[in-house]
Amino acid sequence: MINKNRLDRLLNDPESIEYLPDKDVEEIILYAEQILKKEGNLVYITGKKAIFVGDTHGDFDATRQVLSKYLNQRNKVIFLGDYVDRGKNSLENINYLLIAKILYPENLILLQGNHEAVKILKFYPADFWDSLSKKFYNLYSDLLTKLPLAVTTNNGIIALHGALPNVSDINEINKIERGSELWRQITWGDFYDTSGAILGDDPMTGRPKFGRDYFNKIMRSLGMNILVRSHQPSADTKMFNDRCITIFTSYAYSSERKIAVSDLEKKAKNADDLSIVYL
Ligand SMILES: [Mn+2]
Repeated sequence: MINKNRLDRLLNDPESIEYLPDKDVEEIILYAEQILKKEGNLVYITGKKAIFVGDTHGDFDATRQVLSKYLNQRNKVIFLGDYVDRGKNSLENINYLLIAKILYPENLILLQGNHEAVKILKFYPADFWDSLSKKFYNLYSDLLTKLPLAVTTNNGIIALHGALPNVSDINEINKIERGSELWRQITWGDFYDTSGAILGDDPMTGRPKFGRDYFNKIMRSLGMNILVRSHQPSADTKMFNDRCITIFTSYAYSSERKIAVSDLEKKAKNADDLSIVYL
């Protein structure tokens, strides 16, 4: 039985996360797995306020700032994936997020990015994954493979890591299998501010590319107004008539860390209805 008082103390003392014994980390991973098993691919949220957080990539300080300011029983905090690799503090970052998830299972949603799915589709470099013992590689990869793929809100927002999946109905997202083409579109896809729909895989990176026509078509099928995503640091923050918002929340990539905040009690039609906040 996990000691939630102890986890609560850890949440309030982030410096101590670095010194967590292996047996405690194992217990946290296995407990978090039980919670994630209950979430489908698509998590539907309602409430007062939604806070979207882009790739943190080992930027533990960014995660700490967001959680200390926004994680409470009233808000929904949605992290868009890519918690590990690149930045200095991947291990602390993911362990801290898992502790927060156990304590606030309804208020914190951790989506899957491509860096969480190393077990499904390998990539290089993967410095966090390479640093792990075989035992912890398996524990973390089994857990993070189960993360949900997308969030929808009652005020017209869909949020996910990369690009929209090529579906004709929002309920199809719940049937997406890990490793399928639809899964790859969500976790690896990039958007380009150009006409055209499916633009093929990038010959250098292998990442699937999509244009404006694809964005408009899928958003119409989903019945959503705004996409909030991360994954692609080179993308403009606002694309496609300000309906596609790309945020990054890591100093591992950029000198700016952005989050997006939405008032869930107000209809969101485009980026003007969200606040972009800098950490
Ligand atoms: Mn990514």
